Amino acid sequence: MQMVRTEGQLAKYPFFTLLSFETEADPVFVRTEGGQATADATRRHTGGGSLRLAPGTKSAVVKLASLHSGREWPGRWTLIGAYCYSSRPQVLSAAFEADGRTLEQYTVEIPANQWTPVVLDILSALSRGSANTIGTLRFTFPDGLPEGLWVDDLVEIDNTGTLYDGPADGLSIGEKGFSFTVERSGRFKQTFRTPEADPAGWKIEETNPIRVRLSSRGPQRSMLIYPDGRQIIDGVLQPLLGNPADAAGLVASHNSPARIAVTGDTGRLDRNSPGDANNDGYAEQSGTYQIIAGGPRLEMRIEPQGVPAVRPLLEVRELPKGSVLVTMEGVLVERIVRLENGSTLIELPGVLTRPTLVNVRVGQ
Ligand SMILES: [Ca+2]
Ligand SMILES: [Ca+2]
Repeated sequence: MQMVRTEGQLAKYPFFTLLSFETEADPVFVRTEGGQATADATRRHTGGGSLRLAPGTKSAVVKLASLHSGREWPGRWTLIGAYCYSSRPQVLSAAFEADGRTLEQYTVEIPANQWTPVVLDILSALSRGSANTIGTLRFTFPDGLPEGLWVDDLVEIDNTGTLYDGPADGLSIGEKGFSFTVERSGRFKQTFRTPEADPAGWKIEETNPIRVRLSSRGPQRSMLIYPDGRQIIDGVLQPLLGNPADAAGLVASHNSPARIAVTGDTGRLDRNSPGDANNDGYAEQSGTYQIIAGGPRLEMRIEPQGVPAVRPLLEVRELPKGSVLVTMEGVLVERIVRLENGSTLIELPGVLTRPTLVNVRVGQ
């Protein structure tokens, strides 16, 4: 089953209302099977009324062409659908049909007692059919509605935008319909479907100048993308486009991690982090060495084990609050990010071929 977005999540985007069920004529545009559709002033998403689908209704269909005369199709719009309300959780399927074919279909469950937008990705639908056909929107209730269901505001929405804009040498995320792209300008661009369009779609969990982290409820669960082209899916590193020699180095250093020797009681290597399958302190799930700080000063040596360590990533937990200063062999390290969970993510520059001293210090 696909996810539904909340009203609040969609309210921020520009939209156009095709039907608001404020006039006597509006219900005429909706054809139903199994039950009547009538104007109802007792409940409304906006204005003074909505459309009530009677108990027993099996489907409700809107031919979009009749609402689209004189307007460009699809124009700027990326999503189409309507707000639905039910006094109990209700499963329904929403479909976009054209030329006798179903081009896009989601099965969702709307929660009880709140207006919920049930919308489809127009661009995804049109990519499967002839782009100029103005199709039909169909809502289906498999066993017929046990109680009435209200529909209001048939809308077209434009959710084209930027979800994250990193630094010039970092990643950016753009959204359009129910898909998003993770891109490093001029290097690579990956497109993902969201959980609204695909039960195995990807959700954005973390964005910062060092990486983007995604999760899914599908067969693949976890993905990280780093601006240098490291893409790690469920612990397996698959480099995105880039310099092939560099890509081979990234794979080798992921598969044969360096040894980390933490000095004295300044901290310790964590061999039990959830993303570390073989307890060597390197979490292959995220491509990061896992270190727990003992205080505001941490010192360690990165010791490559016969394989160069390419831009090693350190995830340091339990550092006190404050600004973090990192040096590698006395040279200042620039790529440092504090994560929401308090951990500090550090990307060391370059390719390390011999034991290398790293100092981490928390200041004021
Ligand atoms: Ca209304
Ligand atoms: Ca490991």
